[in-house]
Amino acid sequence: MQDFIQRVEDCNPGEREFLQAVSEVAESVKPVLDRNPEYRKEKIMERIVEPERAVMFRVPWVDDAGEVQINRGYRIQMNSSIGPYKGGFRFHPSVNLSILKFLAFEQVFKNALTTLPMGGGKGGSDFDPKGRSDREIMRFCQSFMSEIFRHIGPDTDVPAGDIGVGAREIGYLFGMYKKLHNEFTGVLTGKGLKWGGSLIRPEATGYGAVYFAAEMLAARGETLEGKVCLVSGSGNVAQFTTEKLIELGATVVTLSDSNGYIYDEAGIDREKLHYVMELKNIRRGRIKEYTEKYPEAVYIPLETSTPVNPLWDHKAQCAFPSATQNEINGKDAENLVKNGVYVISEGANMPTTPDGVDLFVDHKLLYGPGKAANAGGVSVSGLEMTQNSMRLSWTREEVDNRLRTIMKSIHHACTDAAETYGKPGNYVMGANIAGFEKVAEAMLAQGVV
Ligand code: NDP
Ligand code: 2IT
Repeated sequence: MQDFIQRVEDCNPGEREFLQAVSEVAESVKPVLDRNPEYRKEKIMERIVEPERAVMFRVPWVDDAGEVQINRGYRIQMNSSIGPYKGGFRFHPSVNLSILKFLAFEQVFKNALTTLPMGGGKGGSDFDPKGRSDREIMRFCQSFMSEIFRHIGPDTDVPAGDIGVGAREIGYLFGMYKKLHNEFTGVLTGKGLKWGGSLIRPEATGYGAVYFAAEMLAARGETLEGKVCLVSGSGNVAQFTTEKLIELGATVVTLSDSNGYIYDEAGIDREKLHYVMELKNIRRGRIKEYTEKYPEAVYIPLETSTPVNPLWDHKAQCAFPSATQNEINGKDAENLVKNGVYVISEGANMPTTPDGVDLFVDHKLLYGPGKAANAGGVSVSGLEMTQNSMRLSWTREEVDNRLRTIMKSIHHACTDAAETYGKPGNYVMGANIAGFEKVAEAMLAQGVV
């Protein structure tokens, strides 16, 4: 295994996040490879870490001042053994090959866990939407689509949103795809309700992360009612995580953005959440403004130079990291444990560093890793694809019930795999093994391709 990791490192120099994601999965599936010599013989691991295709392209566009801007676009088509490539687009200045490859790699196993037929992919750009006008966003999205349209399609690759890509961007991207292809198809998910979108898709990742936490607690005969929760981020996932937690009687005391976080000891209630949604989704403001409206809360700016994130250093029982990768490091994880947090459900992708993950697992916390806990979003994307194919729309209740059933089934698959391999309660091993086995079996059946 050490040799394998070394080879991945040599082939993908400097791709820190990709290597981090691969190392965790490789470690988890070691016992599976030992039990199934065929997986080694057919080089499943060696094949699974190599994207089937990676596209990188120039995205030129003109800003409001008439100046030419150039960004870089990407699509990583990681694995299509169980269905068309599926996964979001991320628009953020930090985007690079390593980050998108880690996200595409995680997506392969996540999508396998959903029970729906979807392969794994991810894409995006280093474009920074912050401070850009709607017209600039539109021109960027159109330029991005004018290249990527030839690589995607409803039975080939179905992108969706991620950081920096929400309903507005999906609209502009869809419009351009439709124009270029002269076809109205379900090529993207997260579409508007009036033009092919699914009810509950905006809510799905956040709701799903809460349903997953509820499942982990239920296995111990507990519920979320009365629990104090730390939520990071204030975007799509954080907002609907908070909404569902409020509905289930929990108290959310934090929200953040990349500049800082707010701590509201009394709890963020429905009215305050409504304010946050308007602030973030319409005015596109900063979370700091929360304390102007609700002075009982405090705002703490985030110093990027400090080794800990103080958001994770408050008394609570549950944590829902919902911002970005590696936002909880080993020291933050220690702080969480010290403060009594024993439920962690990851809305974000890979938000915990490996030493943090080890600490959660060693302390036998109820720790739901991203590829299981945040699979609700892509699951409802899969349901959007189904509805598009059938040319009909399900009700809110229908989609929400299906989402709950899927989250339950993911929970069951994780606990089952963990028990089979002698690690009961280890959701990291459970998720990695259950996702891996499904993909590996499909790859075996389809030969060396
Ligand atoms: P949004 O763009 O809606 O919100 C992202 C939030 O995270 C913002 O509050 C943003 O703050 C903050 N954030 C982003 N990057 C950083 C950073 N480097 N440091 C600190 N804060 C940061 O994205 P989503 O809510 O959709 O995504 C959040 C996470 O959930 C991501 O990890 C994503 O991969 C994951 N995810 C999303 C799914 C979805 O359906 N949308 C599905 C599954 C997982 P700021 O505004 O300052 O940038
Ligand atoms: O990380 C993810 O699962 C997403 N950003 C959602 C992907 C999707 O296709 O809905």
